[in-house]
Amino acid sequence: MAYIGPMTLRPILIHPDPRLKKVCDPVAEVTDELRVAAADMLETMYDAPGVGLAAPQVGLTKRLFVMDCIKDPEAAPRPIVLFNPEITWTSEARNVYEEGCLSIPEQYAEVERPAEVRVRWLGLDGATHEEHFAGLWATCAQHEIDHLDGRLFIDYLSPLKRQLITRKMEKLKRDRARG
Ligand code: K1U
Ligand code: ZN
Repeated sequence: MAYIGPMTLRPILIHPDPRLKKVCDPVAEVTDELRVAAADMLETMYDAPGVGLAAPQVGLTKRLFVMDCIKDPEAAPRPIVLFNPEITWTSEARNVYEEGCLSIPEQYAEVERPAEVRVRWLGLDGATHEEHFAGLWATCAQHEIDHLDGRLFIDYLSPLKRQLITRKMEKLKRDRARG
């Protein structure tokens, strides 16, 4: 990735927040402002730490997410920046993964999704890319595209489980606000 200046950690919004429920707008052009946002999001994701981060989680209503599902700290990182991502194919086979979300800290639940997907997107260079993802990469890409459509992993759970988690997050936000 080209060097575009110092990166800044951006605060991650915590559920419930109306900005996490919005359908994000497509990116008309990959501008320098968006490249800076993407670099900040990668820095914020690695710092959290997490394997993905979507623009609405940092208050940007744009169709952009970043991911790097290499969890081994000894392995070379593989950061990917995706603008206007679209799922072009999903496998019949499904997979259950215990998902987490940086906007719903310390809460995990099993979610079933297609095991493999093909995703098309615009890269930092403005060119179209398309790739096949499996394993955590496939789960993460679907989780992040859900964020761009205002959907959270808890939306797949029963109303009771969702309400329990939402109440915990309301308390967490109250406690953080009190300091
Ligand atoms: O979108 C997000 O909130 C990020 C989220 C992505 C994700 C995780 C698991 C399944 C699907 C999508 C996270 O990164 S949660 C944190 C996490 O998974 C993790 C944290 C430390 C090391 C490795 C992974
Ligand atoms: Zn999330």
